[in-house]
Amino acid sequence: MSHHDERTFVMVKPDGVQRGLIGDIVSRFEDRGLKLVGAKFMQIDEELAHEHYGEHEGKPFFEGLVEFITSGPVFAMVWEGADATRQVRKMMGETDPADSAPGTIRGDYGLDLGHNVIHGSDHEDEGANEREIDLFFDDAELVDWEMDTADWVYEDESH
Ligand code: D4T
Repeated sequence: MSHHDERTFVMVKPDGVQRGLIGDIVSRFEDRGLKLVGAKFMQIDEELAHEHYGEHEGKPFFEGLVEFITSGPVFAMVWEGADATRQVRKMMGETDPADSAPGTIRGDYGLDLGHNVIHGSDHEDEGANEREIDLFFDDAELVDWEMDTADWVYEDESH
């Protein structure tokens, strides 16, 4: 592996699942040249919700956030590629869809802060990607594979 091996955690939230956006969102990351190394359709329980959103515990929107994220299935993924964490955040748009540019996922599909369609690890929070991957996936659920198109996505050979 090489500098193209950065991994990030991404999740289509219950609103995105209900609205049938999983396929479109997966396509966007595939089209970008990122490599899918893990994915599962799952229901988040209270305990996992509290762990995942622990940093927001005590804030006024916390209980609503937990209720929302446990309200239906989510589609959890791990994507790999150069600068993956930051690039995925850029593709997602701002936390509030109302501030997100058209062309971003939230800017194309959301209007409301509380239902913002997607989660991706924060690149400004050092190690958040690895922590969240560990929280949602066992090592055995992540697949090492060669993506043949990487030769065309990246100029150099080191992937
Ligand atoms: P997530 O973590 O869901 O990808 O969102 P962000 O990383 O972009 O933003 P965040 O952690 O600051 O917020 C987590 C989650 O809480 C919702 N939220 C946030 C809310 O309902 N009301 C609020 O005032 C804030 C700040 C939206 C995303």
